[in-house]
Amino acid sequence: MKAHDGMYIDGAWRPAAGRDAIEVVNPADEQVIAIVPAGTAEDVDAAVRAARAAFPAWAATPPAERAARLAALRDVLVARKDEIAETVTAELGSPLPFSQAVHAGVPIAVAGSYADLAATYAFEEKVGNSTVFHEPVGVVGAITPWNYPLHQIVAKAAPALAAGCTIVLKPAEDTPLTAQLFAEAVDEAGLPAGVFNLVTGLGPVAGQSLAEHPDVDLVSFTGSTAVGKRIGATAGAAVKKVALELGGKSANVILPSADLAKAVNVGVANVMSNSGQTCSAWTRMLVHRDQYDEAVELAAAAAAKYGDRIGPVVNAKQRSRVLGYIEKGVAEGARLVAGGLESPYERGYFVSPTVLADVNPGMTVAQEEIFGPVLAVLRYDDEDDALRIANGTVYGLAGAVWAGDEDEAVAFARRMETGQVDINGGRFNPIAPFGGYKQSGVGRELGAHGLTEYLQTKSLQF
Ligand code: TXE
Repeated sequence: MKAHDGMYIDGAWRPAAGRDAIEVVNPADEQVIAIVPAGTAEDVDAAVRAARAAFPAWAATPPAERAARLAALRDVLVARKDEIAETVTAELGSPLPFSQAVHAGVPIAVAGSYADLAATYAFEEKVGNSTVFHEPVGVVGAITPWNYPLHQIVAKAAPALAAGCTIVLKPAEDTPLTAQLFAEAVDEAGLPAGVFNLVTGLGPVAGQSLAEHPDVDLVSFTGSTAVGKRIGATAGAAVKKVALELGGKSANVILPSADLAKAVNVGVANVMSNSGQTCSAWTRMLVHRDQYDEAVELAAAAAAKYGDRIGPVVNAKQRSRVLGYIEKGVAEGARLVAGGLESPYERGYFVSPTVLADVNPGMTVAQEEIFGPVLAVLRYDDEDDALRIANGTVYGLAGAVWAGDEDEAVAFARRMETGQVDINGGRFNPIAPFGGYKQSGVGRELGAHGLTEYLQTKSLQF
C-alpha cells in the first residue's frame, strides 16, 4: 500500500529525523504491506514547535470559520470513505463491510458533529456580573491506539480543532496508514499549516517524548491502563491537563424479565464485533441462575455461527495474549462451550469466537481486559448480587441492562459504576459522552462533553 516516507509537520510531509522504520503488517495474512518512519524525540519536538507557532492564529479564528474547516474535513472523509475502509481493513484486518460502516462511518459522523458544535457552542457566556470565556487549552498531544484507527484520532482531533487547539498526533504503530490518510484529509480540507501534525513511531520513543514534552499543554491518551497510569503520573507531576480513555470489563446484565434470546444474541454480537477489540465491549454476561443454562446454550450457538464474520486480532502478540487468557480461564475452572485455542485459518492472527461458562467473578477472565473475541458468562442469585458482580472490577467504562420494563433497567443502570449503559440494546449516539468511572479513565470524549476537555475557562468581572 502507498505510504508516506515522512512526518506531516507544519502543513507538509517532511523527512524523519532518524532512520528507524516500522513495518506495517496485514494481520489477516501476515504480509508486510508498507513501511513508515519511526519518529524520534527530534521529530516530536519539530511537530510541537509547529503546533505552538500555529496556536495563536487558530485560537483567534472565529468559531464559525473553525466550523467551516471541520465541515470541509468531514466532506473529504466522506469523499474518501472507500479508501478509509480499505486502509483500515489492510492494517487492522477487519472485514470490509464492517470497516465501511463503523471504521469509516463513525468518524465521519463524529467529525460532522463537531462541525455543528463549533458553530453553535457558547464559547462566551454571562454569569451574573461576569463574562465567562471558554478558551482553547493550547497544544494537544494525542496518543491513539489501533483498535478503531480513525475513530480514535477523530474523537480527539475534531473536538480539539473545534475548541481552537492545535495538535500533534502519535498514532498506534500497528495502524499508521489510516493516520497518514487523516493527515492528507486535513491538508485537503485547507486547515492552516501547523494546526494538525503527525509523528508516526513507537510508544516508548515518540509517544513518551510527546507525553513528556514541556510545551504540550494537554495530553489525550487512549490505550492500555498500564501506559495510561504512567502518562497520568507524568502529566500530574508537570501540572498538565490529561484525558485518559483506558480499558474496560463491561457487564451485560440480563434481568429475569428480559427477552433472553435477544439479550444473549445481541450480547454475543457486541463482544465479537471488531474481534473483541473494543474497550466498551460487554465482555461479562450476567444471567440469573434459573436462566443460566439456557443462556449458555444460546450464547454458544450464537458464537459458533459468528465464525467467518470476524477478522483476526491485530498482531501476533495480541493473539497469544488472548489465547493465554482462554487457557487461564479453563485452568481456573471455566467451561469452554464455544471456540478455544484452534483457528480455522492457517495464516493470520485469527482467534475463534469463544464463550467461557461457569465463570466466577474472581477469575482472571472476569477481572482483566482480554481484548479479543472472548465472552465470559457469569450467574447471579438476585439483583443485589448482579450489581455486586457488575461493579466488582477496577473498571467502569460501559455496560448494558436488559429488562422487560425500561424503568426497571434504568433503575439498575443508575446503580452501576460505569460511564455509559445501553438499555435493552441501546443505539450508538455519536454525541453522547463516552468515558470511564474508576480505572477506565479520566474525562469524556464525544459531543459537547468531549469539547469541554479541550477548553479552559476565564471569567471577567464587571
Ligand atoms: O496498548 P498501548 P497495546 C488495551 C487492551 C490491549 C492492551 C495492550 O487490553 O490488549 O491495552 O495494547 C502508545 N508512552 N487497550 O500494547 O501500549 C502506543 O504507541 C506514550 C485498550 O497496543 O497502551 C499506542 O499509540 N505512549 C484500548 C498507544 O500508546 C505509549 C485500546 C496505545 O498502546 C507508550 C488499545 C509510552 N510509554 C489497547 N507505550 C482502549 N482503551 O480502547 C505505548 N504507547
